[in-house]
Amino acid sequence: LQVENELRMALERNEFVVYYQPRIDIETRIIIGVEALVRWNHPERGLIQPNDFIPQAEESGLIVPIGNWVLQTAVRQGKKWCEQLVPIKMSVNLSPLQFKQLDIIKWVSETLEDENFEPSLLNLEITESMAMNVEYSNKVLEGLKEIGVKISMDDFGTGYSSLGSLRKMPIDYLKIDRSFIHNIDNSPEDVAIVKAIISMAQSLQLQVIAEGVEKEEQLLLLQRLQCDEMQGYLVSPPIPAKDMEKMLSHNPF
Ligand code: G
Ligand code: G
Ligand code: MN
Ligand code: NA
Repeated sequence: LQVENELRMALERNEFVVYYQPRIDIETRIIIGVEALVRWNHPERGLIQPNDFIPQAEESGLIVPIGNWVLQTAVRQGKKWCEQLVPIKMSVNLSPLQFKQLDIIKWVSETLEDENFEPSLLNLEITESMAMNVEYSNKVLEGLKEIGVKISMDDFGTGYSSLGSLRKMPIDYLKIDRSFIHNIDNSPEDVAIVKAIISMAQSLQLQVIAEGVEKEEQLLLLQRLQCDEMQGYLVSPPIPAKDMEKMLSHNPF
């Protein structure tokens, strides 16, 4: 209950900040997008990472207004970068509770209109567990597709969804979880898994993003496997908007 009140006050006091991590096209090494990741800038405790408050926000329902704020902030920022620099894709994470809100489609569409942001540049990230109720999730995903938004399956490989179940879902991007990437330069088994995921994704016409790329050797391997995009510390951790802006003006990295 205390955390709940603190989160509520944090929203009122505007203590949340959005960091951005670049998405790199593996072939050209150009930054073609960013992922928005929220942090809590606590007046006493400093910068708090999402893993330390998102679960409580989810439990208390406050993830809905927090997530709405993140989407609005990210889209507004994305619009600015598109105007001042280059067209940039903006990825935003959706939480399970946000995804269950029946007005999610209307609300995403209104935010895009208010901020005058190109819908196809917005990528909403969901996780496998959110798509367990196929009938409901496909209805929401179809609705989001109708307004032009792209959908990414985040943390792929960590949940229960089979590659077969992906076939039935209207998604555009597959993000390979970083647990499959972090040892890929030393593990033939991990190479085989990633290779299989990429080949499957290609046959389903999904774009593939590798997460957690930390080494040049990993990037070269992923390039050979024809992975489309990457994110990871090799290029940059999530950083404040001002720093991201500098990176974008020195594209490619
Ligand atoms: O930024 P970091 O890598 O520490 O993020 C940790 C986790 O928090 C990730 O799983 C990420 O998806 C989640 N997360 C970060 N920002 C948001 C957000 O705005 N909304 C939701 N629902 N989850 C987020
Ligand atoms: O679950 P999701 O993919 O939304 O969360 C992204 C999380 O992954 C963030 O917490 C971000 O800080 C973290 N992350 C991003 N790149 C790397 C990386 O190269 N290595 C590791 N260990 N974590 C990363
Ligand atoms: Mn994500
Ligand atoms: Na992820």
